[in-house]
Amino acid sequence: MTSFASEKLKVYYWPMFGRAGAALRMLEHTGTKYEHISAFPDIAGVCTAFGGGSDTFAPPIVVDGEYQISQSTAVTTYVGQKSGLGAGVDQFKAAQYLADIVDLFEGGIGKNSGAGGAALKIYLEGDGSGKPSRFTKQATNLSRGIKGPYFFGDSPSYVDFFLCQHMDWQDEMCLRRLREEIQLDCFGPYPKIKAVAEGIRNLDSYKNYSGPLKTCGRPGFVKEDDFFAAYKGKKVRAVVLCAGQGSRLRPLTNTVPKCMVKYKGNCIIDYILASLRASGVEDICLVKGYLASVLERKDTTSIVNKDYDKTNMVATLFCAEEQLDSVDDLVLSYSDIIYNPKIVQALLASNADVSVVIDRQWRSLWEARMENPLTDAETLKISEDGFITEIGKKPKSYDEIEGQYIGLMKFSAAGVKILREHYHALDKNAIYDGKSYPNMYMTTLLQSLINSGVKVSPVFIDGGWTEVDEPTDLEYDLDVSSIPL
Ligand SMILES: N[C@@H](CCC(=O)N[C@@H](CS)C(=O)NCC(=O)O)C(=O)O
Repeated sequence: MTSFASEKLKVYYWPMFGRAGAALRMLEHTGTKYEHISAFPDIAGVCTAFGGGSDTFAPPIVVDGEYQISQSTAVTTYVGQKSGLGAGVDQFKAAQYLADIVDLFEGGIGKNSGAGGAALKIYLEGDGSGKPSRFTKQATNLSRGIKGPYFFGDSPSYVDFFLCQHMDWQDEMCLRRLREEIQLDCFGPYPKIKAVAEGIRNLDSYKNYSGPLKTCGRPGFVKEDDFFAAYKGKKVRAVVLCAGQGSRLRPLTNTVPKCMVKYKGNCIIDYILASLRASGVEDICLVKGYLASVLERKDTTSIVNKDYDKTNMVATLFCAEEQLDSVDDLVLSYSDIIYNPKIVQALLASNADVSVVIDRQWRSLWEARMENPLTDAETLKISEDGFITEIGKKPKSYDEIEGQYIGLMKFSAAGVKILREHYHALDKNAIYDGKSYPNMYMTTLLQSLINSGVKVSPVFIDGGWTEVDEPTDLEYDLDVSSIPL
C-alpha cells in the first residue's frame, strides 16, 4: 500500500538512475505510477542550482502533489516510507545509515577517486603505516548496522535500495575494474554489505527492469585507463626482444642467441636486466626465438616467437601481446644494446604516451664502430614543438639526423592501447618500407603511429650505451661501471 498524495509522482532527474537510483528502483519494485522528468528546462524549474524558485537545490527532486523534496537521502526516505518500504525500519537509525552510506560512497570512494587512482588507493588500502584505512573503518561501521540479510532483517527497506544505488554507481565508475584487473575486491571483507546489494539486484523488479535507464548515463563519468594505472602505482613492465639470430656475429652466435654474446665478460642480456632492475623495473618478459632453450634467466617470464627466422621485431613484440595490458606502462628494449640505468630512468621519467630514447651524441659511437657512419645511421627529425616527425629512414646527409634511435622506448598504459589498436588495424597484406607485415621494422611501426597523428616524444640522452651487431662492436669501450651486475 502506498500513501502518496498524488496519483502520479514526478521524479526530476537526469536520464539515468544515478542519485535517483534508490527512488526509481523502489517505484519500479512497488509498481507505483511515476513520471521521470529529465529534460533540462523542466529540471531547472525545480532546482535553485539552475535558477528555480523553490527550496530544492539539485536533482533528484520528487514532486508529490503540493509537496516537493530534494537530497537523495530525503528523497529515498520519502519514497521508501510512502511506498511501504519503511516497514520495520527504525527511522532514526535509517537516517544514520543513509548518511553513513553517503559518507562512504560519495565522500570516500567518490571524492578520492575524483582526486585520482593514487588517492583512492590510500583511501581504500591505507597509507602504508599499517593503520586501518578510512574505508576500512567506514565499511566496518556500516557492516555492523546490517542485521542481515538486509539492514533491518528479512525484507528490503529503502536503506537497502540506497546502498545498492551507491554500489551500482561506484561499480560502474571504478570498483568493477579494480576487481577484474587489479584483483582488489574492497567489499570482499564485508559480506554483509555485499549481500545487501546482491539482494536488491536479485529482486525481480531489478532483474527484469527493461526501461531505458542505465546506472550512469554518460561514459565520461567512468574512470579511464590512466586512473587504474595510477592506482597500481604506475607499475612498469619490460619486454625484451631476444629472438634474433645475430648472424653477423657468427661463430659467436652458433650456440647462443645474440643477447648472450659476451661483452666485457658478461652476456649482453645481463647488462640489460641489471639496468632495468636498478631502475625499479622488476617485471621483465623475454621474448625468445633463436636457441630459445639456451636463454634462461632467473625472475623473468618468457614467451617464444617460433617464427623468429621468418619475422622481425614487431612480430616478436606482439608474440608477447598478453603482457601488454592497458594498466601497466611498458618499456620495450632490444636485446643487442647495452645501456646504463640512467638511461632507463630518463625514459621512466617521461610522461608521454610514446617515448623513444634518442642519442644526441650518436656520431662518436658510430665513428668508433664504423668507417662511414652515414651508411648505417637512420634519419631522425624533430618538430618545432618537440615531437619526432621522422624516424628510421636512410639519410642522405647528417642534417637529417638529429639523434639516433637506440632500440629502447616506453609506452604508457594508454600508449600500449594505442600501439595495439594501431598495429591490428594495419593492412596485413601491405608492404611496409619494403617489408611484409610480419617483417615490419619497429621504426616503421613508430613512423606509422606518427603519421596517424600519435605524438611520439624523444627522450634525449648523450651516449652511455652501445650496440652489438658485428664482432668489432665488442671492442668498443663503453663504461659499464654504473650497471650493477
Ligand atoms: N547531495 C545531493 C546532491 C545532488 C546532486 O549533486 N545532484 C547532481 C546530479 S546527481 C546535480 O545535477 N547537481 C547540480 C548542482 O549541484 O549544481 C543529493 O544527494 O541529492
